[in-house]
Amino acid sequence: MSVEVERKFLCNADTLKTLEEIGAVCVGQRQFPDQYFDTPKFDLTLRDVWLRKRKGCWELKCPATVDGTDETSGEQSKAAALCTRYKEITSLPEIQLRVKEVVKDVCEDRETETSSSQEDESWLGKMNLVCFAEFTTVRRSFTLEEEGVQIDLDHADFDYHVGEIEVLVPEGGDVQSALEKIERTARKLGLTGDQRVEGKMNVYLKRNHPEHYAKLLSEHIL
Ligand code: V4E
Repeated sequence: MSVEVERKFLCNADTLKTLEEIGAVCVGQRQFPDQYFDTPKFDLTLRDVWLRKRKGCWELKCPATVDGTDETSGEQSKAAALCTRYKEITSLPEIQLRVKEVVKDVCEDRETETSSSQEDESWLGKMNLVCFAEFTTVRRSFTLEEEGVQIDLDHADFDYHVGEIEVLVPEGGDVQSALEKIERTARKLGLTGDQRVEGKMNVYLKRNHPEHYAKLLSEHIL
């Protein structure tokens, strides 16, 4: 299991040129469909747990516990506040275990036996999970080798563009160093602003599930 440390940013007409100027290397373009699942009452996302199927593979993102020693100065904590940190789980049995933990209170009488095949979706019904968001992203990826960061430029099919600078930290790895790499890269890209930039899901929910979006905002999950 690894922790994804990530800062989103708004792209503009100059972003590609700037990436080239700072020495970022394009490592490819791909397109992938995402389907996100939750209970009808949104029990997962209201706990900041995000279950998705991307190109046929299950993935779960849940908050990484923040180590209090991560940010030592005011500037560091400001930079850290612009980043998110999520554990990324890709093992299906582990995903099912985590999801079961959350939904067990809301589907007591249901049979929640799981399966380990990516294609067998019968566990979704047993855990009362339905698809609440579906969209496709075209992603261009770059690396900035001197910093060890990946930069993605995403275009979602509901016409939203967003960039992200990300570092994957292995379990128990140095999150502080990842935050510093992201901060240096953001400066090289000339990013200004001290507000978190909306991710694809924020914009999708705002448009398609405005009540749930408002609830997530009021619970400080988005
Ligand atoms: C963690 C999360 C969500 C799941 C989708 O995560 P995100 O990183 O936005 O998607 P994507 O496609 O870039 O995934 P990747 O390919 O990098 O794995 S949806 C909402 N959240 C929480 C969240 C948050 N609280 N704040 C921000 C700025 N983003 C996401």
